[in-house]
Amino acid sequence: MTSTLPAPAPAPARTAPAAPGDPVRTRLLDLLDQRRPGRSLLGALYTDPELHDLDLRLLWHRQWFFAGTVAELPEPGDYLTVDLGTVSVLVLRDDDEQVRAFRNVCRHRGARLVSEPRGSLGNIVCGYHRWTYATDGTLRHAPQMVPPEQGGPDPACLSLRTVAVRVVAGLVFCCLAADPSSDVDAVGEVVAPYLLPHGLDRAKVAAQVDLVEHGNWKLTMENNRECYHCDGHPELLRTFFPTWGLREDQVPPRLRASHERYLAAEDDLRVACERRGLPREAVEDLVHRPLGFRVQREALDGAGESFSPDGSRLVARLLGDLDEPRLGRVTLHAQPNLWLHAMADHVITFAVLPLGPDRTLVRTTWLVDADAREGVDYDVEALTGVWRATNEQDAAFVGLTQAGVADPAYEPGPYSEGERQVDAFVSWYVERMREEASR
Ligand code: 3BY
Ligand code: FES
Ligand code: FE
Repeated sequence: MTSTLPAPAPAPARTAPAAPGDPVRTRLLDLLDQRRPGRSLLGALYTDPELHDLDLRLLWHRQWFFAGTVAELPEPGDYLTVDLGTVSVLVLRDDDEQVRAFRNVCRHRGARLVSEPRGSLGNIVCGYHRWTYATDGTLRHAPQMVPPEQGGPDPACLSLRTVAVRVVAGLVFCCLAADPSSDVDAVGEVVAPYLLPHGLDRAKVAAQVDLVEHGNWKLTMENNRECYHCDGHPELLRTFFPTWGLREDQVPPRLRASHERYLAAEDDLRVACERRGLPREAVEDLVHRPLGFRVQREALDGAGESFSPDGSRLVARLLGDLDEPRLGRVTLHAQPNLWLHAMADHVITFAVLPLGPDRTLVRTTWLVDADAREGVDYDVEALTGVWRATNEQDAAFVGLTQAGVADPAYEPGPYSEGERQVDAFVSWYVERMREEASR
């Protein structure tokens, strides 16, 4: 058969990394070089749309990130979506109960498959021409297509594109890279013993709140890494020790009394943990690995059980097989986008997702034991009160900072002693971006 059509043009490269010599990449490297240790980043790195695009392409689209928890996907067909710039990821539990992740793009003419942030489906049905995929991503049905035995396309070659996924003690991490690093496994081994006793696989979502902060994602992460601003969190400070992040010799006189309570509560916590074989010590590797992290179990003030006005538990039923409410909180921080607190009665996870150079989604999820009864064992308003207030306060701080760093008068200022982890986060960012920009 002859054809009058011209030969097809060669397929363009799939991804479009900035070419060496690309002026935006050169500008990025220059700005990274200008960052002085012990100080924040230059303003453009928080504000410039082209540089934000490089954050997405060089970092977010290549590294492991936190997508959600298994408690958000209790049944086969339950899904959540995560959007990172133009990339959308569909995470779901398949019919065999396995957690999988796919690129949220139809293999026919590319329509977005699922637009909702969460929900439940039987098959994945494209709304355009009804191509239908099973929950394992295989193409099941494509109306009116010529069957393969008559020369039509082979459905086996039209499965959804997969995204790497790992479940660590109930936390779901994804990575868009074709060759994902093994970092998530190494970090998972360290953090799983801290989290497994909290039984996230037997938990349910009690509440979820999406809050849009008017700031760059890095400001959201930086803000969470210090308690220098904790006077702005009166509700949180009922139970959160404000000396968090300070060494003994850095505790200011006005916080001495609170610090004495912290030391006593830490003693009790050590005994409770030793009795139950629960790990407690801080482990961190924040700067030099792609999935920089820090994990620790720390005491809470007051009754020491939960984030309530007096520190007593907010959920009558404890998580997992825990037999003791006064276990403080396991606190995990993982870069680029997760922090969480796991108490004996509930867990709160925070997923940070970039929406634009100056817009960031903070998705907060409160998890309780699957058998805990709303209105009987817990009250949603009470459960969520402290962190709803704290998030609003943090969003205001982030908004103020974004406004300031966008002002030409801004110059990166020096960190205080309590901002060591902010410095670690920014140093991690500089190292990651340098490495990725030179690949
Ligand atoms: O969520 C946290 O752990 C951080 C640390 C200090 C301020 N903020 C509460
Ligand atoms: Fe999905 Fe056509 S684009 S079926
Ligand atoms: Fe805060």
